[in-house]
Amino acid sequence: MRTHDAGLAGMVTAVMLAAVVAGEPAAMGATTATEAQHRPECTVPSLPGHVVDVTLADPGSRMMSRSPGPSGSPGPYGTMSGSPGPQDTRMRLSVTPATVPAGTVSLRVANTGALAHEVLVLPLPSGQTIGQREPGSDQRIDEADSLGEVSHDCAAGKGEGISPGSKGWITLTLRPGRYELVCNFPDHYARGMYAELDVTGR
Ligand SMILES: [Cu+2]
Repeated sequence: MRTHDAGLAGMVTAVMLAAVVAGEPAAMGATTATEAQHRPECTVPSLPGHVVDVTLADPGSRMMSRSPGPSGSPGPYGTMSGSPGPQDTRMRLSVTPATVPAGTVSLRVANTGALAHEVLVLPLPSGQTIGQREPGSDQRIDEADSLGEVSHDCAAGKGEGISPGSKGWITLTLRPGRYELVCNFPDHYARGMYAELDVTGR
């Protein structure tokens, strides 16, 4: 009897498994498997005000051009050819457009690099140019006067950093003036992750 029961139980289990597997392609199972292997593109919602595209790039960015998605440009370094060499550790933060009217401004940030990054918005004092801030012993600059931070994977505002291939965004109210957008992960500012955003009077 034990042998028979075990056999029956095994058959029942096998039938149940078959049913589950057969039902998966149209159900959640297939979606989950796809997500595990290839994270879907982050879709940025429609953002209010003047939208500024911020692109984050690092030496690993050329690796990200393996699958030119339908959602646009791979970024300034996405199609970089040639061999910059192993000593090339430059990183880039680019802003388009670099000038917007005062008021509601949304930053739409895309990380095309191979490392996590973030974007902070710092006022740029008159007489100072971008890239002049002195990193401290932690290789980070003073961010105490930051007006906003974009560092959340596929979401608005602050998080743990924007993962490679992901995006983030924020909406701010900016007065006329000059601003420096930076990535303040250790050493990223010194490697070139800063750009100017100018806000003009209306
Ligand atoms: Cu960075």
